[in-house]
Amino acid sequence: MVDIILHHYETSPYAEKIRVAFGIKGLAWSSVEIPRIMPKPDLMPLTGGYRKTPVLQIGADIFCDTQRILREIDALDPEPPLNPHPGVGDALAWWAEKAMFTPSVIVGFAHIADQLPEDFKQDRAKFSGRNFDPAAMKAALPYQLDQLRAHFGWLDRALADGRKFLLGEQAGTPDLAAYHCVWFVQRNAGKSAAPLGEFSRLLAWAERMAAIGHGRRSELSSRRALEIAKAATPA
Ligand SMILES: N[C@@H](CCC(=O)N[C@@H](CS)C(=O)NCC(=O)O)C(=O)O
Repeated sequence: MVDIILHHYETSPYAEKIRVAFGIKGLAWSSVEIPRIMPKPDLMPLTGGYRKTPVLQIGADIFCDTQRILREIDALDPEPPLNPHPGVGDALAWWAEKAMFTPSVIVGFAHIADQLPEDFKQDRAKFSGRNFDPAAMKAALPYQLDQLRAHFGWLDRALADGRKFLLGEQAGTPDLAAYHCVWFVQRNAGKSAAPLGEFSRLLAWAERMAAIGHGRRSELSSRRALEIAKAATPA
């Protein structure tokens, strides 16, 4: 098996999507902790300017965006497949992520906005092209909670027949896409924070997702990751 390196930081929900994918596969991987704001001097030479989190490195090959990263992980280690139901699995994952990511981030950040450092708020304002305004986030909370309530309700109903994961007995891409949103709300607002507390099946599913873990992780310096890339030949 090739050496798998993930450039990420702990609080990133998109990184959690990939960390749990490693858990599903039971993979060993090296973790490079990157800054959560710019500058990212040891990441830029690898990505050619892409700043988002996470980034996967296999030798001198760099994979940006979690959808691409998940495909690469499946290609490296096909069992169990992350997307055994192509089509419906892709559609479900796309919906979960697109419908729930923004409201989850606003609900999560609204709970911790007062503790976020100024440089982080400025970085995210520049990154998104919009003000990072804690007061506006808090004001938007009722509307965002209503959005999440509808989507979490659908997920909860999907689990009503007792299935362990969204498309059966094995967790896959739809679970990862939904879980990184739920994870962000839980991490910042609490395990049963509104509106999660209304959905017992979803909460039990989130516990099963958390229990999957992150595979076998070891730490690597960003300098060493650069050396590995320099010494390797792109595939
Ligand atoms: N479509 C991207 C989205 C990644 C993304 O937006 N990640 C957030 C962190 S969860 C980010 O890059 N934030 C800014 C940063 O880390 O510099 C993916 O699937 O990987």
